[in-house]
Amino acid sequence: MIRTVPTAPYKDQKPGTSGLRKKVPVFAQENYAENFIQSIFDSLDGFEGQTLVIGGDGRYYNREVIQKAIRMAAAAGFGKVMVGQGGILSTPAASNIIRKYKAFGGIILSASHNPGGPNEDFGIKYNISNGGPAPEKITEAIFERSTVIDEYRIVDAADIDLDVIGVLDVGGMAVEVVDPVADYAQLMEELFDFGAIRNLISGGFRVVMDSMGAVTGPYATEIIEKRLGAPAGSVRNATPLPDFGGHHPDPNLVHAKELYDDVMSAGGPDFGAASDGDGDRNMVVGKGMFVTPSDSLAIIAANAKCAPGYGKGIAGIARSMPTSAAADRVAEKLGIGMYETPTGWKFFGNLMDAGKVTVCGEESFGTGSDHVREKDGLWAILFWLNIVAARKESVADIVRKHWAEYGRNYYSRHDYEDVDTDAATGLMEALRAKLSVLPGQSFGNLTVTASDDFAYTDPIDGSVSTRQGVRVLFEGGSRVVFRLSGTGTSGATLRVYVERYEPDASRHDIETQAALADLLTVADEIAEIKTHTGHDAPTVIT
Ligand code: VG1
Ligand code: CO
Repeated sequence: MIRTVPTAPYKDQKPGTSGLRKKVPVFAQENYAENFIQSIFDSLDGFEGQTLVIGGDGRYYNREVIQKAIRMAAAAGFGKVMVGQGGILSTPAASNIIRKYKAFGGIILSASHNPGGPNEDFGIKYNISNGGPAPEKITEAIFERSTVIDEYRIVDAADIDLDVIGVLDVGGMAVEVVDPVADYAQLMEELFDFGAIRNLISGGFRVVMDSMGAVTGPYATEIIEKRLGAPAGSVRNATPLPDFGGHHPDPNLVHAKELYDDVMSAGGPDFGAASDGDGDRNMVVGKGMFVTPSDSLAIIAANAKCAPGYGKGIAGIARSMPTSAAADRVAEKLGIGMYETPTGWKFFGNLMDAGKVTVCGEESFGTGSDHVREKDGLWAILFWLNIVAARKESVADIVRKHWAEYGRNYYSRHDYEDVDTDAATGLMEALRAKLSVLPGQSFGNLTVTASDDFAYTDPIDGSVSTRQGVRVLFEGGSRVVFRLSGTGTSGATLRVYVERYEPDASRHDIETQAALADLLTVADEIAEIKTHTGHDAPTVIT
C-alpha cells in the first residue's frame, strides 16, 4: 500500500521564527507540502510505532494537508496519529496533547496571526516530545533535507472523516480523531480558580472575548461561557473559519480595535480579551487600561500565587530579548532567575524542561508557562481573570499599582511591513557596521552606553544563536532594538522596539507614543529607516 513518489526539492523551505510559512498557492504546488513533511520525518529518529499529533487552526488548506500528513505518517511507520476533530487543535492544545499522551511529536498546521484564505498564508511546524517547537538544530536539519529530497512515501488510502470522534485505520496505522477542547479545558480548570472566576462573573463583572474567527472559538465558548458562566455571546467570532471571516487574526490594538473600543466605551464590558489564528497569542484590555504584553508577563509573574496551579510560586522567568525589562524587576524582587532569549518560543523549551523557569513571555502578545511548551492565549486571559478575582481589584488598578511599585517600562513596537528585502537587509547591515562607534555618542539628551547584535548561548545545551537583533542601549535604561521578522510571507518586515524606564509614579500617565517620542526620532536617525525603507511611517504600531 505504500507508494514511493519521486520528487524534486524546493529551495525555499527554510523554517522561520515559527515553522515554514508561505502563501497557499506556494503550498499548493505539486509535492510542496509532501516534500516538507517527508523532510521532517527524514530528520527524526526512533518514531516507529510511536504517536504523532496532528492539528491546525482551521485555516484554508488545513484539511487537505492533514489528510496528506496522516497518509505520510502511516507510510513512515508511526504507530498512531491523534488528530483534532475537524482538523482543529489550537497550538497550546496540541502541545498539551503531545505531553499528556506522551506522543513522539506533533505537526501543527498554522500561519498563526497571518491572514488565511486561498491567497493568504499557510504554515507547517514540527513540535518535539516535550510539546514545544523544534529547536534550531532540528529545523536546520529539516531545511537541509528539503534541499536534496528526491522522494516521499505515502499510503494509498481514502480521506478519513475528520469530523467524527473515534478510531480509524489508515494503512495499518490507527488514527484517533479526538475532542480538541476536552483535555485543554481540564488543564485550565486544574491551574486556575474557576470557582472564584465564576463568582466574579456572576457578580456582574462583564467579560468579552474575541476569537477573531479563528481557533479559540470552541475553547473559549466551553471555558468562558459554559464553565465560567459568562452569558452566551460573550465569545465573539467564535466559529473557526477558513478565512477567519476576512479578519486578520492578530490580537492587537490595530486588528482587535472593535473589542478595544467596546471595552473603553462608557457602559462597555469590564474585561476584553482576544487571541490569534492558532490561539497562542493574547490581548488583555481592562476598563480604561490596555495591558501591554510585556507588562502582562511581569504582572502575571508578580501575582502568580493567586492561581492555584502556581500557589508554590515560580522558579524563574524568561523573556525574549525585545520584550521589555518589566519582568526583570519582578524576578529581582522575588529573588528568582531571569533569562533573556532570542525571539521565538522554541528558545524557552530547554529552560522550562530544566525547571529553571515557570513563566515566559514575548512582547508580541505571547505569554505562557511550563503547563505546556507553547505560548498560550487563553491561559493568559484566564490568569488575568484569576488575578482580578483573587485581588478583587480592576485590571487598571492592578496595573497602576504594579507600576507604582516597580516603575513603568514604557514600550512600543513599530513595524514597517512590505519593505523591499534588499533594502531591509541593507538597513540591518548598515546598523551592524555602526555598532562599534555608537557607544558614547549622544542624540539630544540620549547617550548610547552600549550597542550589539544579540547572541544567545543556551545555558542547557550550549547551542549558540547569533544575529538575533541589534540593540542600542542608552543611559538610564532606555533602548531601541531592530530586527527583521521571521514569520512574514512577502517582502521583509522591519521591527523597531522602543523602551523607556520611568521610576517616577507621577510620570506614569503619559501617552505611550509621546513618552517614547525622542527615542523614536533617534531610532530613525541611527537606522535611517525612512531613507532605507522608503516608508514615512510604520505600518503597524503596537
Ligand atoms: C513573531 C513575533 C515573535 C513570535 C512569532 C511567532 O516573530 O515577533 O515574538 O514568537 O511571531 O508567533 P517575527 O519573527 O515575525 O518577529 V505566532 O503567534 O505567529 O506563532
Ligand atoms: Co500564534
